[in-house]
Amino acid sequence: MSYLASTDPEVANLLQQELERQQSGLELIPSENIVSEAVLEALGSIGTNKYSEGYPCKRYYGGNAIIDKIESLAITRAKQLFGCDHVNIQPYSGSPANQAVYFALLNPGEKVLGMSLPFGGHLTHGWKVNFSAKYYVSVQYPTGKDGYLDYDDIARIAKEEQPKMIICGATAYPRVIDFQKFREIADSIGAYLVADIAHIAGLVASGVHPSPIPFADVVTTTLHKTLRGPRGAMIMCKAELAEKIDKAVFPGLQGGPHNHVTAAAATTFLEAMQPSFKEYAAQIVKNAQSLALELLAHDFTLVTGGTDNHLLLIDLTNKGIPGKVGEAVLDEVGLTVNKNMVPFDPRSAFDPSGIRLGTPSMTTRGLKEEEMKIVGQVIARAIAHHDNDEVKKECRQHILDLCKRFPIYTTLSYNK
Ligand code: DSN
Repeated sequence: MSYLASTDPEVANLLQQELERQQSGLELIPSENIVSEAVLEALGSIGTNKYSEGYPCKRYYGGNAIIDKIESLAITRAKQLFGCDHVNIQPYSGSPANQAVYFALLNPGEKVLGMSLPFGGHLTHGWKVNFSAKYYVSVQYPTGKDGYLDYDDIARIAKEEQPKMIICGATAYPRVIDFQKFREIADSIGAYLVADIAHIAGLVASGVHPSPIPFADVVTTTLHKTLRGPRGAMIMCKAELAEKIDKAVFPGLQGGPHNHVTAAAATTFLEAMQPSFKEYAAQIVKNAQSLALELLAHDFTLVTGGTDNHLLLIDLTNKGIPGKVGEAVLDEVGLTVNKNMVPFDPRSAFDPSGIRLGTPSMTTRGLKEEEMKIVGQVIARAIAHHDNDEVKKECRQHILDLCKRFPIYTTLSYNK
């Protein structure tokens, strides 16, 4: 019996239930993924036992000789993978990473320009309830009416508002982001440019999406989305900003780094350097485009009409149901998605018009374009017959069949 099952059967049983949920349904939330067993092992390692405030070879606690090597290895690999000057691998997750960038580059009350959350941005890009708008002055850019970034409009807002920092990057934007254009806008007003590539980091690392590294002063990312690593984050920056960024993370905002996460990050970067990861990243996009075509064939409205990356944003208005009903119906058939606002959404964040879905997890399982057609058909059928239990039962069976054909974690068990 596992140590966990004998010590705490209650938690073991809950983890087993969650494992079975993940095994028997398809995850379509575009910010989620399925880590390898190797990453899982590193994450569950004895790295968690150690305090290591400071940076490699400059620690405030003894006993860090090996942790120094682990953190240095993660940094070396990340620099190689993304081709950047400097990496801080210690942020606990994406929001703290972004917070550290504000802390490093701005004084409280200074102005930041970021993408509006209801148009696909992120809370930390200056949304009104977040620290980024409460401690800084925030101005926000929307998308154009067509759902695409409107660079002329962003340049206009930047010129009018003169922010000290511009943040680009998104959580619900299905198209390529032109980092060079953002650089030009930032340069036109002498602002810092920060790119938050959390969603697309795996695509950037593989060359499937253009990299912001040549253009942005600072690049932040989580590790656990398309990059397929542990829950955590990192900050990449130009050499001249390294000291400011490092000081902002520690001692500015955080205490000891999570060394088990750092170890798992190092393994993630090694995995992402393999040719198979490049194929994986390319397949994520092929799958998203195949799913988009199938959904368009079933008269779904996609924001911008399709996708260049890992995600799709569906406006369900013409289907006669709001996003939260769509989310619930798809959940019933074993497809996990999240309700989401669409550009110019007349509804609220709690009850928006759309759903957001993506292909990183399904692609990790091995599903390809053919299976995307099946998934698209199941989505169409379930949404069209959302109040018909018999149809939903059939849809659920199709998804179970796919999950059996593309299994995950076949040797893992928590309750034995
Ligand atoms: N929660 C993340 C997402 O789902 O996109 C953003 O931080």
